[in-house]
Amino acid sequence: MNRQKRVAAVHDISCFGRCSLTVALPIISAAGIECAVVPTAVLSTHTGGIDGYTFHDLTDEIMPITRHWKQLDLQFDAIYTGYLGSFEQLDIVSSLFDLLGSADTLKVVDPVMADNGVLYKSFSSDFPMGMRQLCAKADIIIPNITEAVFMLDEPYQEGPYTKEYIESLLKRLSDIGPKQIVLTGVHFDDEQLGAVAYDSETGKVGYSFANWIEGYYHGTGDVFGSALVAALLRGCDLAEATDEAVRFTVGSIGRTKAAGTDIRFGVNFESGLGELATRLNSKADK
Ligand code: PXL
Repeated sequence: MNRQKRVAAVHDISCFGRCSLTVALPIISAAGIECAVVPTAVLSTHTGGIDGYTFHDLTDEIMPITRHWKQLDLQFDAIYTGYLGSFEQLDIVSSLFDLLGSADTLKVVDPVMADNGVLYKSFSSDFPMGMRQLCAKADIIIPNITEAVFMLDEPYQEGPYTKEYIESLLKRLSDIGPKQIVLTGVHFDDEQLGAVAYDSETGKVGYSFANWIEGYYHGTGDVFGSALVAALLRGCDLAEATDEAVRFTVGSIGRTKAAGTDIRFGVNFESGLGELATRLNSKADK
């Protein structure tokens, strides 16, 4: 058996609602990967469509946790960041990359901050430019289209999109600094929705589509990102990992739709963990 991989996942804990750490931890663990966590904030629920949530900022905890781990000389195969609890955390997470990352650490930034043309409630209008700077330090970024255009300081456009538009976004996102981009929410018609993986070194562009399931299901970006990180660490290349993440996310949405669950309560990714583990084990064994 290959050496077990270790990830540090830097996201909030939304206590109810299946997003951020409550999906990253189980998905990465189910893939056989050790998942250490850095909680950026604790909320009673996520902020998407649920009123009255509590919010406890953990900005002051991140550097002490990081320094302790540094003293312990812990090595990480990947650092995977998502929802951050404050503007200051952008710089703090950048220092966390410097302290805990080595040349062999894959730095994956999901610039969680917006969707459907709108910035999430908790972020100020200067957050996207701060996030752009953090993305400059990443090896891979995984924005949706809204996050991509906000970091490029251009207006959001509704889809369907053209190939030229999507590929121009990819090129300009890679100019920010990350070598690889996985852009989600891509569609060229109203039938299929998916993601595109771009490697700026090889110029390779790979699309992964699935039949569009109607409805805005919360937390799917985190399910996608976690499955992507898991697949990459189990040896998939970027295009294969994107395929695996699309398959896992769409399966989770399909089960949730069939069950008629409230779209704010996150998706049933749990029932797909066994299959994900089997698929990633068989790829890793090849
Ligand atoms: O899934 C992204 C996310 C993560 N964490 C919190 C959120 C959101 C999206 O709204 O509110 C707290």
